[in-house]
Amino acid sequence: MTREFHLGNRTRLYDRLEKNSLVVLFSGVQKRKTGDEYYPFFVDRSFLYLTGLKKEGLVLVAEIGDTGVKETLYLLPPDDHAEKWTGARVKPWEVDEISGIAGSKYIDQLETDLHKLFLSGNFHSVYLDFNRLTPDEPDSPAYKLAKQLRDVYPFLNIRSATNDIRALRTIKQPCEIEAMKVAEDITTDGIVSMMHASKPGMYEYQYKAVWDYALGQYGPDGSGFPAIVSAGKNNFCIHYYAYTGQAHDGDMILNDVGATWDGHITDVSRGWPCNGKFSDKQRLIYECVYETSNHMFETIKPGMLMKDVDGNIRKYNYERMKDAGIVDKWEDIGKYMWHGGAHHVGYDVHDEVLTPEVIAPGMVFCVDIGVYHEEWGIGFRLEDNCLVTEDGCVNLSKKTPRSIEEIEDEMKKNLF
Ligand SMILES: [Mn+2]
Repeated sequence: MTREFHLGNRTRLYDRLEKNSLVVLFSGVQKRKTGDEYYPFFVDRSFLYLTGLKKEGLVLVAEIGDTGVKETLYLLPPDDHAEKWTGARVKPWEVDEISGIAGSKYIDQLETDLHKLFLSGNFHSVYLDFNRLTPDEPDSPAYKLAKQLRDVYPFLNIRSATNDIRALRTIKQPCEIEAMKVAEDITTDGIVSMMHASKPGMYEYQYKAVWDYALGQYGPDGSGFPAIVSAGKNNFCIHYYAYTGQAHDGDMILNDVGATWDGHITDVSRGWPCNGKFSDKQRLIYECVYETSNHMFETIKPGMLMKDVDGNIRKYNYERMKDAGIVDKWEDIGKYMWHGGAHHVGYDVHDEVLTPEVIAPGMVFCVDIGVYHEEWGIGFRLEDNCLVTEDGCVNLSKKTPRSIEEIEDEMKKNLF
């Protein structure tokens, strides 16, 4: 993403917030895995959206005054020894080049500077990004600062910028769509590679290795989230990450995967028979799901309610499955459809958006139809990425083989 993209995102954020207030945002800190080993650092996604900076320990302070905004980015100071071990730290000139933030200082000045700003009398509120998922999560830097504000500067209002940031992230800009299209092409290659390699006897970890190898040819980013690849009965675990099972002749392969490009994630699911030929029962269910998906892409448009995406998927797929003789009562559909299927994608795979009531142009969300028929041993989902346009929608992942014919034709190019 460009400097102008990050600058624009911050300008639009500041425009939404009250004058005479401060904004303090954190890139995050590295988390310990075990012993002296740490998880690879993963920057806060909203911080990345607003600045483009990916390193840990960075803090953005914005002073929103009556007439303008002054921004300062606080950086870790140069440290020859530390940088020999863990790589180069962000340089002041990079801050301007990547994010468009003109001012930078070293982090050891942050506490003194914040103290002065808090006591200056120029600001009545401090905006922070509160994005805790569960109440028992350890305090992130934003929560620690909020506690300090309550204790030491009780005259300042603590405000949340979270929903304002989410509102911006809800509508994707053209450059974001372009990045997602690149990620979709990579995802297609990864899934098609698995289709080509597929054969009875193959282990789930071997499918995953094919996926990882394909993505690895495009760059170091790989999967946007842990790949779900399963076979046969393991398809009845929705979030399955063991990769230990084996595909037996007649089994379906389920995968729920997505590459990432320039910070943007895709989320695509395809199901196929490991032997390359749909059985009659697999075909029967697949046609229902496929027709439901096509129906959704024909009907989603601005003005439609977001909740109706899930609702319509369920209703339409029920009708198809009823016509096919798979289910006969509406009350029974829950036996086969275990989850909803419309979540936004973007900087996060379940994107941190201000979940909209009404669908609008620029939104990108998954249309995910999963059917799990335990009696028949058939479970899979068909998940695509839907970009809402001015008068309808487009399927960003339609290049990944979707119909029975496309999948069987692709699998005839089998490598074995
Ligand atoms: Mn998915």
